Amino acid sequence: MVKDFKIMGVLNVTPDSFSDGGQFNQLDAALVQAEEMIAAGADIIDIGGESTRPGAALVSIDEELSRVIPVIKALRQAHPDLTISIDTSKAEVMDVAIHAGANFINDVNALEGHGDDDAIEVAVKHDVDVCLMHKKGLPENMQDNPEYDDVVQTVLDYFEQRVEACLSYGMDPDRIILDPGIGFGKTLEHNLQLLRNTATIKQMGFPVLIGVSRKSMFGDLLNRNVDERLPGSLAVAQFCYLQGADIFRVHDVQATHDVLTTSHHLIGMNNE
Ligand code: 9MG
Repeated sequence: MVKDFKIMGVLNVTPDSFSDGGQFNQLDAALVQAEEMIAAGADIIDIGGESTRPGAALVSIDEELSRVIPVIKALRQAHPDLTISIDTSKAEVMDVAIHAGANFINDVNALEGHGDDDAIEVAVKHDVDVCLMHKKGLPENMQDNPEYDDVVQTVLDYFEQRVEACLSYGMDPDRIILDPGIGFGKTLEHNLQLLRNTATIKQMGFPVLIGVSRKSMFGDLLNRNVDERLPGSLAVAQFCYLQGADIFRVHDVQATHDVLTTSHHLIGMNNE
């Protein structure tokens, strides 16, 4: 059976990463972590040098580059065919990262840049896959009582607008991936509404990426600490997979791989 999902393994190379406590901020440790995720079934390694968690400190372009570029170069050398994602919102970082070997842009700012279209231009110039994520507000204030009239419609309208902006620069539509941005300016109820509507998002005609791994929604829902959120994360992954989600951004690659592979085989058996 042909696999119909991809697993994106999270590789944070920040000193303040929320779920690994900065344990992997050294090059060697980062590479070990990446190799483990690849062996466990990761199709994409998502490398980030600036934390996007609520309240995280901003870092300069030079600092971000110094964190991510050595990892990207080493990983590209070891794995010529691997999909390497650069998790950044800065056009300059995207450009240098792609020259170093990245071939996927994961932007929680949906290529909005600093009010310019530099990030879109970089993505179009290099013709790489891009994940356009919805968020409301800035990391420093996004969880301060976010409100929507209709969160699902707001996110759909935002995607329409960002896709239009990308296409107007000549981006290949096959490069675009959409992500509702779970936890980015959303309450627990907003997150649940969006996850329930994964199939609605998929109807826009683009692959859908879901990132819930170890997120605070499981603290709100289950009263669990970060290291106790795997069962909740797996339940959401399976729920979204069954609605057609394509890419799963996770910390726990092997567990996610096993759940989704099992679901995939069950569906195949049901359809026979
Ligand atoms: C960087 N990052 C943290 N959470 C994320 C999510 O849910 N989606 C994407 N695309 N990136 C994320």
